[in-house]
Amino acid sequence: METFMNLPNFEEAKVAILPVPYEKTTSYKKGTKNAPKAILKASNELELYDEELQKEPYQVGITTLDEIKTLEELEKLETDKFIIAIGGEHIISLPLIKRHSQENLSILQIDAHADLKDSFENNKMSHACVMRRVFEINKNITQVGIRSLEKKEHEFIKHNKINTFFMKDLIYNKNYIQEILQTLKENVYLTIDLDALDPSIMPDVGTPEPGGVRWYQLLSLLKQLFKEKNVVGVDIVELCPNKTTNSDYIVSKLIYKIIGYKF
Ligand SMILES: [Mn+2]
Repeated sequence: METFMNLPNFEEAKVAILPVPYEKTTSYKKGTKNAPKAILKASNELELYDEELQKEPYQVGITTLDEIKTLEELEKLETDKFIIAIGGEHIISLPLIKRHSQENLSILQIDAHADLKDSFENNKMSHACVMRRVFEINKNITQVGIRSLEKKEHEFIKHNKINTFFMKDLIYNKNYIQEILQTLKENVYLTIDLDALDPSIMPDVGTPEPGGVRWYQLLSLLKQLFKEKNVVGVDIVELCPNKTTNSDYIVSKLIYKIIGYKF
């Protein structure tokens, strides 16, 4: 079995990488079920040393769990390790969030799309509806990087006073990190839809959108997030691997940065 960075799995590891090759409702480009394997494979190319943090983050112990293919099993998953789930499509966040019963829990969604549709293509469990389903169990949602949604979703945001940071407003706002963090409670579940990133660095996603978040913009937000809040779990979704580009490697590097920031 392929493991993250080819590291041996062991009991005491603090981090667990969870492959979730779930793909049922992709609407544009397909192939997100192949993402976990591609990301694990690419992670073998990572340096152990992080030059920014001046440490070797893998030393906290990183184990790779067996893949989980259904939403029901995801919800039942029992472990006290810090889970970084790799999708798969965005709906996997719903059962992963349900696992966390902490009070004072916010959800930070980094995404190009609001994903607040009540139903999409006659399916309430579509990737385009994930945050609407999350809203039904936890209304403390902060969205960052949004640049594509329908009129009804925008009205839903305004009516329910959801903390939505549109991408167009972020570029001119020097205080965006503090403003985002101020909306969050003490505990945070982080979901990263890779289409939030600019297609120049992340072209291989199910539904690409121009004008996205840049690498260091994302890293500085995450660094501060992990410093100020208790992040309880992470998922990274919607990669559709393509042999000719580097997106798989960039995602594996993002995962390694997150591990470094967390511990
Ligand atoms: Mn999404």
